Amino acid sequence: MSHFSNVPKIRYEGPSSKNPFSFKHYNPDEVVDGKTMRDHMRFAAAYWHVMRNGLSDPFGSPTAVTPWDDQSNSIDNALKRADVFFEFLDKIDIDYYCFHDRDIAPELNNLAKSNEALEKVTDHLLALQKANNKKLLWGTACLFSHPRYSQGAGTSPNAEVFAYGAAQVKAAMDATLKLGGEGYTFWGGREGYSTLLNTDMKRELDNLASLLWLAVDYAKKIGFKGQFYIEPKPREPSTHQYDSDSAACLNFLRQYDLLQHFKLNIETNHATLAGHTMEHELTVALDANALGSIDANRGDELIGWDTDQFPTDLYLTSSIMMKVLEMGGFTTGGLNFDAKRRRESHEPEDLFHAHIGGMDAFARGLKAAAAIRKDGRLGDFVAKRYATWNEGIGAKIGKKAVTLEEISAHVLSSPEPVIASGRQELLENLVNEFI
Ligand code: XLS
Ligand code: NI
Ligand code: NI
Repeated sequence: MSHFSNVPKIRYEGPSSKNPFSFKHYNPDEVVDGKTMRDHMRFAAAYWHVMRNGLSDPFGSPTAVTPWDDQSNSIDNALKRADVFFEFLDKIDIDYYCFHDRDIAPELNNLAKSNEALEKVTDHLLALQKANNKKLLWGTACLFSHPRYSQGAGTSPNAEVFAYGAAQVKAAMDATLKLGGEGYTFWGGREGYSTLLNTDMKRELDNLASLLWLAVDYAKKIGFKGQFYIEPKPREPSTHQYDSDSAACLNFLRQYDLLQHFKLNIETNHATLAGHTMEHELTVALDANALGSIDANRGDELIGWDTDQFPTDLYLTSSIMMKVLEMGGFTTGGLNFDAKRRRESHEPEDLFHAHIGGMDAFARGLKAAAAIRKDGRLGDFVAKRYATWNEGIGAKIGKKAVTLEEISAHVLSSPEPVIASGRQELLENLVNEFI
């Protein structure tokens, strides 16, 4: 039985199509810069937004129309939702998905019952993956919704709560392994503080690192070869979140010797909340060789929370794809639409319009980015801008083959430096040629 009976399978029809249920730019098998679009993007859908987000906001109740969902906490309802989700994946032509343990299966009276439910649902998901040729990009444990985690999970002041969270991570890793997940994500939903008056920050960070080390060790034991990710996000929900941005995450990983085991999963709206551009966050990660995956969405400039909107801004998607191409493409990661419809877009078909828009925007971003790189003027400009580092005093400083006295002598015998224009406007115009 179809749950989206008014929606056909979405196919590429080209830019002149007026059919809203078609891709205008995302042509999965078209080769761009040596790879198909499908392989460049590795699109994923987020189970929590597609199946579990009722579209409530802090001022109002859910609006999403979900006739397939009886709103119960039953395993049967969870199994039914999985069927609907795979029909969605099939029709939208997205190959990957991501989930939290509690999105796919209910949290029941105790951990044993919850684990049992997770087993049953993941059996079903495995069958659906095989039948529909879909894959799991990453799994994660929800360590932020239940009241027990209101003061943190890995950073809880209570060791029994930490233990509960760790046990949930174990089960979520088992589930991810079983489903062939290519990654496992830690988003520290409640890993932060509301006030330092009651907080032992050093202990909390030590404990958070212990949780990650426990996961790394367990992965070896069970043969999970997927990539671990940390997903940075500042404020919301806490006053301060420890994983506030890429730089903070990298510092944390280095301090606890975890950098070899983790990469970052970077989300656009979280970059915005941190007061950075997405481009900045990606660059910080890329330079540390730690860019792993992307949660594709965008924030609203006028609203100070994680609005998780679908990415439709071509400048944004182009700058993201520039970084992805610079990295040489995704390996285990992908573009996961961690995005939800607006509360007003409550009909099931809106799920399709939302994802089609995001996929088309990334297709155009990919093409623009590939063209800018092929054109070469931007890259050449940057290379030339730093040319003084390739010879003379610059090369010596770069090699650390010079003392402060020698540098001083050099300057004393040289004319005043002449610097070239940064040409920001020219470069902005150049980028516009391609968008
Ligand atoms: C919330 C986060 C979350 C993570 C997965 O803001 O983006 O959805 O991606 O736990
Ligand atoms: Ni996210
Ligand atoms: Ni988010």
